[in-house]
Amino acid sequence: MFWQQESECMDRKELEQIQLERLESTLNRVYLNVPFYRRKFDEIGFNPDDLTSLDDLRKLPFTVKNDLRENYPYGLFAVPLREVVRVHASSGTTGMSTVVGYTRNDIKTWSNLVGRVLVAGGVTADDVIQISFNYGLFTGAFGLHYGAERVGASVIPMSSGNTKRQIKIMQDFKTTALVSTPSYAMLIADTVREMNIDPRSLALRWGLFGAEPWSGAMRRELEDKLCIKATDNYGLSEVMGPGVAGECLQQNGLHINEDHFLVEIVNPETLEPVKLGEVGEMVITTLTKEAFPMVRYRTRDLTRLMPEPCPCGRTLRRMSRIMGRTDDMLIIRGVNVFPQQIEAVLFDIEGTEPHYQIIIDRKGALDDATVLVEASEKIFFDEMKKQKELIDTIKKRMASELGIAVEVKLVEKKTIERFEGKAKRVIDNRKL
Ligand code: DLL
Repeated sequence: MFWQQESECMDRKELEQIQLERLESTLNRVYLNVPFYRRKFDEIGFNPDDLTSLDDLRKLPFTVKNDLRENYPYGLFAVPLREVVRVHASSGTTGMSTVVGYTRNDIKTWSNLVGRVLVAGGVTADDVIQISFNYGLFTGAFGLHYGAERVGASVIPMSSGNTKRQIKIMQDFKTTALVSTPSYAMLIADTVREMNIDPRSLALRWGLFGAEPWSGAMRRELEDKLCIKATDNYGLSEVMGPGVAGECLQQNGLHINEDHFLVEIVNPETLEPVKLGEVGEMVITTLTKEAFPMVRYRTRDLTRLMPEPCPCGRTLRRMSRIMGRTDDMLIIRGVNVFPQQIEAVLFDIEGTEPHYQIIIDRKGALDDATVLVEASEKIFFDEMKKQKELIDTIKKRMASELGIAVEVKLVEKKTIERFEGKAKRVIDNRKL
């Protein structure tokens, strides 16, 4: 099933031609309307009319989060405010939030691109879709909401929180598709169990999860606990919000909406392109945005392109699930590791619950990591010997699979914080 089959299954040559035309018009748009870009292009003597191939994009400077902050709130808008019909902002854990805007046309495009993601993940006009993202400045809820309406599904604008009520609504309204962060889906799944509800008695079939990194092991756990098929979808407010890329039911990589976003993968240190298929930082240029175009935005997200064709028939290239953010990478005694890798190992071990926290401390010149993980009730109340065995297993697997030495602490069920939006699993005491 496709939402915009012609665009999703386009011949690559044709796609590249469209990308080039759209890139040219985007570069002209920002050169004419956004002083920030005009200055940057002038500095290197670049005129958008000089563009002859997609590779020419590489001549242009990158845009980073700080550029958005310095132009707060509307400095990077390419249209007058009267043409803007919606504003969103990303909360930003550090410093000032970043503000983005949409014209009426942008909202239409956005809805269609989210529509593609939803349909790729199994949703049709027959579905009842519960949006359990927080409604507000965050792009997640409104983005998925408009996309779902566009597809013709029945939308329940639930927002996040009040988990028992979420489940009651799910039962009464016969929700068939759940939209949330994977960590909130896990809290919902655990609560379903606590309420002694048989997940098979729910009408749920699909889970469309995104907005934060998650592992394949977490996917399996969610699918088992909720009796659903779960897909991953990716986006970021700076380039639009959700709708940038989404998995199809093959569950093997996310199709990038390449007719609207031009993606480069670069080495985050040298900023040179990596070889096709290698892991690097994703850099995105928008091709159709009117109000808030972005040229070469450094996402900080690490992924790789998967050039092989997908059996689903979409020709839009896939990217692997996000492996982590360059700024989330932990260096534990010299070994680089991302929280999701730790998660994948933990979830694979019998006796652990899918809730964990990673605490980083500095002892002398070395970084020390402690992994707190909830143990299943059985293990927790079992003899000390069992607990010690579990701790040893975790340590050994972390050492053999990730090459890291960590301390492990088992804690009782429900002692680790739960999340209704994006999870915060790492507590870094080094920066305090
Ligand atoms: O999280 C947009 C979104 C909403 C995507 C709902 C999907 C579903 P921001 O709040 O600006 O926007 O955060 C963007 O979140 O740079 C990634 O680091 C991370 N992220 C988003 N989706 C995924 C995903 C939204 N599927 C930042 N896997 C991005 C891993 C993700 N990380």
